[in-house]
Amino acid sequence: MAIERTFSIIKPDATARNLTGAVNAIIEKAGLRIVAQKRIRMTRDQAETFYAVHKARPFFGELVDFMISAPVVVQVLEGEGAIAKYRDVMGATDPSKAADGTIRKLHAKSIGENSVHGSDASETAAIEIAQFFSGNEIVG
Ligand code: FUP
Repeated sequence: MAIERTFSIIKPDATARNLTGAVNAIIEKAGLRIVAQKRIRMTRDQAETFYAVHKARPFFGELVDFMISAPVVVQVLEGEGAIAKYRDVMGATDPSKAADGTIRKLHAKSIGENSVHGSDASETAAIEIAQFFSGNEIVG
């Protein structure tokens, strides 16, 4: 399988509970390499752009408010089949449906405050990485 890069966010509910290291330990144990990482406070504009695909959904306003409520850690993860692998490591969007051992099963609070984001396809991964990182910030 090809080496891929995917985009990850450790969300406000996780940074607020000091779980950045706990999440990173799961990521690294799964064989994914953190090749870029920074802690930022997302602006409303950034969050609205990032989740534009969900603009018409009833939860959009709450989702944006949540994403700007506390710092997040944005990351680029690299590895074999990284996009699908990270989706497996994260678990289902709703933590009550997430498999044992996944980040969301272990740490997420609810379907909205679900601790992590991971890109769902190679096209979105490229767009999401480019929204938050310039090429020289990613060191593989
Ligand atoms: P995922 O790809 O697992 O992050 O899930 P989605 O792209 O479907 O949803 C993106 C984010 O929207 C979720 F992480 C949380 C939020 N969301 C809700 O708050 N309620 C929902 O019913 C679905 C998603």
